[in-house]
Amino acid sequence: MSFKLPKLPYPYDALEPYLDAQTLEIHHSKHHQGYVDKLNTAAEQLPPEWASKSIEDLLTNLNNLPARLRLPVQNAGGGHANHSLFWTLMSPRGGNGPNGELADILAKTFGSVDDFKDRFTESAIALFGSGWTWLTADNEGQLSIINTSNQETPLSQKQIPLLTIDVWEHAYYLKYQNRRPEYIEAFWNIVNWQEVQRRYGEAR
Ligand code: MN3
Repeated sequence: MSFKLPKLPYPYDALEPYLDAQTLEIHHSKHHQGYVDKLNTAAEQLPPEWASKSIEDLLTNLNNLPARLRLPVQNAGGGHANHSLFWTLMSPRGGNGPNGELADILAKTFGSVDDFKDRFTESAIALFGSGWTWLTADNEGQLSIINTSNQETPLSQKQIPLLTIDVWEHAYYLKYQNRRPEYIEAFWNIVNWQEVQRRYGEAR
């Protein structure tokens, strides 16, 4: 069992000027790689019956893992899963959307698409310390905005992630320093709504 750093679906400078190349390169090649390395160290110590499990299987079954490996898998495995997803939810051709069924359900749930973006933005600004803000669906298709701390993932709460933003300082500090709201505002220009819509369709 060995986990690998996924290749980014675009070059490091592709999300400029909203997300700068240096931040993206360090975030992917150092931070994410670090989670992969620590996850592999933990995975080597798992009992053989876990050997062929996916990262999602591990994260949705944390309580069944040997006690001493739960926190390492939650931190490093969550870091690997969260970042792997995050990269796919941004695109140099992003920002256009949402459309269709997802736009309808967002408006129905939150009032309007703009109200959804405001609520998501407020939630990400309000998150204390390091963590992630998410749009999730439950298994009945009900949408929620939730925050998780550190590298915790909604998968552990039986929620299906549709959209997320990393609000750890390492995600934005080089360009935005302490100005997290500016980073979140810029993020809306690179959201890969096609992928969010695909995930919503799959969740239903
Ligand atoms: Mn990160």
